[in-house]
Amino acid sequence: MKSKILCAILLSGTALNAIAQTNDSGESKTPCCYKNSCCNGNNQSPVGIMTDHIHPKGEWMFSYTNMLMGMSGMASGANGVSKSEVYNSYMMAPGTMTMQMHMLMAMYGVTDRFTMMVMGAYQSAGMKMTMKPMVMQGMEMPEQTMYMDAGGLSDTRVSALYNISQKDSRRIIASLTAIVPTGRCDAQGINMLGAQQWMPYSMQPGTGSWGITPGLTWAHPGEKWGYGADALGELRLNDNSMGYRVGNYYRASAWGSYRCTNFLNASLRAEYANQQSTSGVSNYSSLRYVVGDDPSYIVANTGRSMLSAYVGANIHFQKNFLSHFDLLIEGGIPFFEHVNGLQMSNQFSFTTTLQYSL
Ligand SMILES: [Cu+2]
Repeated sequence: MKSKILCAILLSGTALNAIAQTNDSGESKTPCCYKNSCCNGNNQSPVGIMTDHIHPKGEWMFSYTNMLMGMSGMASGANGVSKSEVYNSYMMAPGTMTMQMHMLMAMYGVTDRFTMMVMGAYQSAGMKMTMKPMVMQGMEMPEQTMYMDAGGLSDTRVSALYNISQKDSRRIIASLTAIVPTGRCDAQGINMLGAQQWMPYSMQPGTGSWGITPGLTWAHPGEKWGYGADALGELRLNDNSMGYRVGNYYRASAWGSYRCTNFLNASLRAEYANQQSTSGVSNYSSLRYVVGDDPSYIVANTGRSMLSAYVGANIHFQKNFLSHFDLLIEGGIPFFEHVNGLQMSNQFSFTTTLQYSL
């Protein structure tokens, strides 16, 4: 009975939408929501899900996304590790790290079911670390703070998205993304050896490897309540020019959303992510001088799995010209994390997207 009522509400909503969007000549005024293919913020999934919608034939969408990630403290497995414990094995102890990504994306509806997407990105990362206090030739050297920075173009993603669902009330989108290694994996900066040194694995803006990402996204945007789930895998295909390969990445997530007002959709999302460890070793010539002293230069200290919770909001502007714009935000914290070896702990991520549909 409940499902019948839900269906009736959904169907009447779809019918009202169709009436509202059709002018006298029968053409769609705002093709964005035609056949539920898209995609104003009200109809979209949380912003962390990039492959959740397609566009009707001939429609463009452009977006800018800013993603900020913060890390602090060290962990071994699922447990926190103090700085003095790090000093027992290493000379350097990473303290905090922030990573920022700027992403530009374009989408185009090739047919009503098939959409192409291109995304380029710029990444910057900064790490604050400390050097163990020491006694050298009878002189006491106090603990010193050091900063490492690395930035540059990141990898480019080209995606094909196809809606395999025949129903207007939901989308089931199969996606295939090619990862083009446009990002640097040879970014340099200052480390304990001096200037112009190769920056550690986790700070490199690109992977340097070709990759492929199959994904499946199921989204059911309702009039009030919406829900969905997705799964994807980023598979790296070759070693990069530095002689190593970033591990594969797997993710699955599920979400629910609620339309609070006609311009605001709030969402909750849970995500499981698994980053496999890096294989091979960087051929950076001075690596042997830092590898025993700095845990961020050791391949065994890469890869982790994480369970995270996210809160999001999709804001769809209503008035005239502004109705082409959406503002999507989502913030998340990991509530369980298991790292390989000794690594920094993730603390938060925050994503903001401004999108424009033509
Ligand atoms: Cu879009």
